[in-house]
Amino acid sequence: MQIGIAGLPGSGKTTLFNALSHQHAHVGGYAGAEPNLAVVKVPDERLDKLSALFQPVKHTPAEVRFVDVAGVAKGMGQESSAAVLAHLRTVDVLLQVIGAFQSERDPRSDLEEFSLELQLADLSQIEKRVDRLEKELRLGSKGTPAERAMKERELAVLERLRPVLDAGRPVRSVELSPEEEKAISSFGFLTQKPTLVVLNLADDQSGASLVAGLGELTRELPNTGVLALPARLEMELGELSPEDAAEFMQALGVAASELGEVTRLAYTLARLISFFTSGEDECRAWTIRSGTNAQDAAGAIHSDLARGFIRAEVIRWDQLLEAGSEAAAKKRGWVRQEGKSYIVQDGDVLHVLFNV
Ligand SMILES: Nc1nc2c(ncn2[C@@H]2O[C@H](COP(=O)(O)OP(=O)(O)OP(=O)(O)O)[C@@H](O)[C@H]2O)c(=O)[nH]1
Ligand SMILES: [Mg+2]
Repeated sequence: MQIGIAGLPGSGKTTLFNALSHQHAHVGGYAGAEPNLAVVKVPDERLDKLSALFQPVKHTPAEVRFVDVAGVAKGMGQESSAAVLAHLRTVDVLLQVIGAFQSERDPRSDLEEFSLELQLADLSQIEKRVDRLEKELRLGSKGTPAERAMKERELAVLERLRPVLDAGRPVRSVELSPEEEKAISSFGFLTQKPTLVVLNLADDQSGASLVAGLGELTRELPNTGVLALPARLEMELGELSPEDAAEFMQALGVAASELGEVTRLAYTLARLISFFTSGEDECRAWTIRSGTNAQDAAGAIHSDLARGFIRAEVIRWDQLLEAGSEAAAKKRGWVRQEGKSYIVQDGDVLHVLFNV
């Protein structure tokens, strides 16, 4: 999974990036325009327990890639903001960081200002493409009737989205059919992405009322969440030993780090789930979209497993733990034999039988 970190200049994006990835990227402004990148292993208690049971040679958690870009604001110029935001076109989830610690700013209008930047970026992509498609269709240029039909379909979707963005609403507020989704998937529209608004609090600031206030703006939007955390404090805690961090948190009256919640919510918003493979050689977590069937899930492991798929032996991770071994689980009748079309569930342990 890829998570993009975006927001107005100085909202604390890089601070949050450092906290999430235990990196030391420079905070307080950018030297160049290149984004900060980090790959982080996703903590998962379920996988840890499976590894404790199997004692595998390899323990392989899922990974998240964080992309932290420069700030974008009104008046920066379409071209430079487009260049910054282009780094986010391929991410699965967008974190929208709001600098709530900046007492002179209003989180609500910051959220509206930045959302507008994202809308304008999508709108300008749509307008360029619509112009081009209209020209091509008018000229009746080369291409088969099927290609022409495809262009017409794409144009129809874009024409549907344009007034939505014009009215200040994100692409994800529009319900699209699977065909329509497919027709525009290559754009990677920013306002189409599942979005987690992260209110970046001062060390001693409470987030509850701010979260409630922004909830009004985001509640009706699909795939949208709000969360508050003190990014700078989280970053500093991450630099301490676990013992010192615990002591420090107790002294500050902080119950627990919210960083795990960022990744958890990102998974939920992006409708991603984990399944596991386990054995003496490796215990591993795999990330797939919710609703994926067993054959496609097998393909996430290796294309051969999808191609030669026979069936999958499936058990829930906690049942496997309770049984204590695969053989014991089989004896209890807890291991199911599932075919290609079985929809893999979060927490399933899969053993794929295949033949190529
Ligand atoms: N008090 C407080 N200050 C913070 C917090 N997060 C960031 N800052 C400060 O805000 C300034 C900007 O932080 P950055 O993390 O660089 O912000 P950014 O959004 O990455 O900034 P650009 O990349 O330049 O847009 C730094 O001086 C940080 O120390 C926070 O949670 N609390
Ligand atoms: Mg930054």
